[in-house]
Amino acid sequence: MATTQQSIAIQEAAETSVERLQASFLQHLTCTVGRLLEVSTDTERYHALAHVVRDLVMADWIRTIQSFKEKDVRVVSYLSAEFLLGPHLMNDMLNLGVTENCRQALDGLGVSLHDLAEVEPEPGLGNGGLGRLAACYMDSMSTLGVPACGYGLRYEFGIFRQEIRDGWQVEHSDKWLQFGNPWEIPVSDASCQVMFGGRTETYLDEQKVERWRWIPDHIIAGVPYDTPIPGYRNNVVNRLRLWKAEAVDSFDFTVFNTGDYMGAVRSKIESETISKVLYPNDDTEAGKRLRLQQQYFFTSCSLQDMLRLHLLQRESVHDFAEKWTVQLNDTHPSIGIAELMRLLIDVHGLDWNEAWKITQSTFGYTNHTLLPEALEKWPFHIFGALLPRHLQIILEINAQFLREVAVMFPNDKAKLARMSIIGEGSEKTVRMAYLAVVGSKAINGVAKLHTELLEQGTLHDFYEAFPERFSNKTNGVTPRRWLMLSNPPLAALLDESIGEGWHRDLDELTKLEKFTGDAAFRERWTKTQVQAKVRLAEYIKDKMGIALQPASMFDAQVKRIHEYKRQHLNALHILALYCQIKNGTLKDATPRTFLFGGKAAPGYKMAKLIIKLICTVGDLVNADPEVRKFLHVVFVPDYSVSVGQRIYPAADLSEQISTAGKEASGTGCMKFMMNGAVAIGTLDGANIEIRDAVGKENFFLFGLTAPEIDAIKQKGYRPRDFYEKSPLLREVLDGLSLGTFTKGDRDLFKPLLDDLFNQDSYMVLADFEDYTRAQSEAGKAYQDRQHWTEMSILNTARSGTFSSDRAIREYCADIWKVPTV
Ligand code: NBG
Repeated sequence: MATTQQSIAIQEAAETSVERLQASFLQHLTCTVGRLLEVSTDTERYHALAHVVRDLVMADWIRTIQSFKEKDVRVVSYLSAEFLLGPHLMNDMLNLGVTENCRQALDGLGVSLHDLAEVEPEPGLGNGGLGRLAACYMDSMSTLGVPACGYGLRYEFGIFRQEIRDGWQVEHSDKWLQFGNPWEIPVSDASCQVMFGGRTETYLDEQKVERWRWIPDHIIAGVPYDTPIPGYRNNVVNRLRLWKAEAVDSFDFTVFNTGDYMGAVRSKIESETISKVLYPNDDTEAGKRLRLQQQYFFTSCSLQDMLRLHLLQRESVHDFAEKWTVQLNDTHPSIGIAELMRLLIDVHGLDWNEAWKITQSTFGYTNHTLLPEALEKWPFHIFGALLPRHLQIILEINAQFLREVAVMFPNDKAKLARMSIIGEGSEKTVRMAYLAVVGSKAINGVAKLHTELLEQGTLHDFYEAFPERFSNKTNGVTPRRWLMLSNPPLAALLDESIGEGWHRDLDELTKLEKFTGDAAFRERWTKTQVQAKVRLAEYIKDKMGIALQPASMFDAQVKRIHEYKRQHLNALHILALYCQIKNGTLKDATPRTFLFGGKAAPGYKMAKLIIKLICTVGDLVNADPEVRKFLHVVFVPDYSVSVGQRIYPAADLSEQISTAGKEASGTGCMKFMMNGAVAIGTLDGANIEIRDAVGKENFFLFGLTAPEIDAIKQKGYRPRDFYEKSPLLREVLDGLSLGTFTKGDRDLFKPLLDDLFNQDSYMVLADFEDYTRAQSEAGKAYQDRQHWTEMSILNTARSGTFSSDRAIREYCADIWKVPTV
């Protein structure tokens, strides 16, 4: 319990009147930042305001910790290599319910809240959907009052900053910590140590029992940095704990004294490399090693932390699984299964069977992709050299597991080989996804189709052996950031027409359905959409100097650039429109603005070429006076959470055009839907559930289904057949290969064209005709504005199930066994 005096301090810190916020702002500007108001920059003012908001969060945080402790709650621990949080300031103010008061407090001083929010650097600690999902889930866990802790890595450099130069992606390092991060609190007292390398040996303990110990060849310190995550207007604050790698001894005096100055700091540099950058390119051996080091580092720190916290409140670790449930966000933290075994056996003295029972009842594993290249497999020579003790443990887990399988499926040698955690080949590997499956009580995919494909394909043998452990948990996104914060005019219209219940219960949006027939309401709906388009247009004008036409249909595809997401299919369609306009076969084209955004992995050449393709198509289309009347193509550089917040509300049409069976779920589709965009898409990932929810008449469907693709591939897919069959496709592809669209350059897109003609693993040519058909329907539909607005309203009205609150409730009920409010 807090002392009376501290209770008073907490209460004071939580005060939110305009006067109090203004005083607090000036106090922080004076004492924390050290600046006079008149001469302070926006960045300095932003820092002062961030501290004002942080004080409010801290007050709630302390109270949350106190209350959770008293209730001795069960805690969800969410392990993720990525948390793509997005800017904190406006989101935290929204959740605390203090935006208006803060605005007034600043207005009174002649300071614009908007300007301060603009200078906040975004913590880009994730690549895309997986990291953003973790952030949405943190928001929902706090909002639902679920005691939770997110654990991850505090990368010094997040996802690179993208510049587009002459149509090509250029990467710059992301120095998000350059001016300090007011949202984090370092907790050096809770640091821990992580071992690497060396060897193992046996010894006899005090009871003369033979045990193993690990003699590492180096040790790295993990320092936690905590970011409070406030729930939506409920005074609950959870913790996101990110680990920074540091040297145990940062400076070697003995080496320094010999005159080797570089040598003296070498170990510091080497140690700190671990949390330096988000997912380094893992093409090289060193890159691979570093990635494994990162994964082990943050997982080990997190598990040590949980055990430490556990023992602060409980007598022993025997009841660890009662107090903690640990979710593995994809395969990256799956080494945690071997690590918890090691900690329980080697450090806490448990026997193997008990340790295994605890481990298996602790973990849940969420798979986020079927793409084989993303299912990590570590070659023995790398794994064994870094984590010798874990290799031993995994071999033992595997031996016991395969004995069980052999009893279940006698005389099936092939099955044993398929299910083994150890992959055989020219070199043995540890299959991390299998380790996650074997060591978890629950395994789930992230959309119905994806879970089905896991069960029937990738993890079929495991599904056959223990089907009860598998379930689906379709992804969701938080309506606080993706609707309330991103689209204030729409949020205000919703509040006015259906009340505020949807903030916490998104299913309440169905109340909107009754307004589709109301002309006055439709008009207001359209008005908010135009407002969002104008806001985006202003942003693009400001950043890129390009003027958009808000009256045109905004057709948006924003997500990581990847062949399976098929941004090139979209680009080929634009070229098709271009050809049709030029040769006069397309008379009443709907004016469209095609918006693209997304980053390509620095080492992924084809994805970078796709960016170049989009920009080349843009140059061609935008420069042609005849075509420009109808088409405008814009590649918005440096796509991020905050850029997304501007694009989702402004879109009329949402492009969800991945090859069926490849996109595990997709979450952008949900953000578009909530904001009233209508989707054009394949039967892939969450599209299927979106279409079911919104009704097939409100979704532009095209393309082959996953089973159809399998069937075609089985027979032998010949992309050229589709080229030959479609005159329009021929015109487009010929134009690209003959240099018609590229000022005579025939080589520029050769690698892409060669792939499309000969492999086309993602069925771009096979789906092209049907895509252009669906696109033309969408274009026509947009001309009937009343009907389009009805579709738009229905998209929002029926998006309730895609709230991350729904998803988190499912995890809590089915996997975590934790109550929600
Ligand atoms: C991604 C999938 C998306 C999915 C997100 C969140 C990885 C490994 N997977 O389809 O590609 O929406 O995870 O589940 O980033």
